[in-house]
Amino acid sequence: MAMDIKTGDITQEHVCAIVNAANSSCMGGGGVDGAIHRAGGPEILEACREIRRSLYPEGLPTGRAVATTAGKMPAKYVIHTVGPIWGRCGSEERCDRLLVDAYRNSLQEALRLGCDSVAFPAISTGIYGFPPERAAKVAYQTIRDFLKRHPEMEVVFVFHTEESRRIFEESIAGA
Ligand code: AR6
Repeated sequence: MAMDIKTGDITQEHVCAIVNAANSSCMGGGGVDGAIHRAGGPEILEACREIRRSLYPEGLPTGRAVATTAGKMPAKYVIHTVGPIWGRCGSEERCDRLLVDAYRNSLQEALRLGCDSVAFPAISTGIYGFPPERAAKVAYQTIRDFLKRHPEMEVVFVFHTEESRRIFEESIAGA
């Protein structure tokens, strides 16, 4: 199965699409979102504005995904998705389901774009507060299920720190 795990900066990944852990405004923010907009340049914000105007005037709903150019980054596209905010989903199970949606819809969008490689950050585990051990299991299972149906896709998980990578690897061990 083509799933790779790395530590580093997702903005530097040479893949067809990188996924952004955005918010529903789609207008940038902190964390990986800020890093992506900084590295890609203003073209990304311009494309996000157009998406808001034409498709999502009320904002991108949690769990959905949309693509823009990657601007100056090595990837071709950025797939913006909105992960759930831990503690604000109504229940923990609903937060899990919304995180599944974020991964699944991002993968679906990568397929639609004709991509054969996609890199993910650990969606929702930063500012949005999703427990990283729990998020790891959800992410891993969702990607594994997808790869069974689409073995041609290469998925890279990019962690920002060795510590977050270690938590992920320990959490999925035996899964
Ligand atoms: N490459 C890879 N991973 C990174 C990078 C990077 N350059 N920078 C940070 N991370 P977060 P969220 C990791 O907070 O929890 C933004 O303001 C980070 O260490 O970026 O989904 C948005 O606009 C963490 O493990 O995303 C939203 O408002 C992971 O990426 C909100 O934050 C996700 O952390 C979304 O929060």
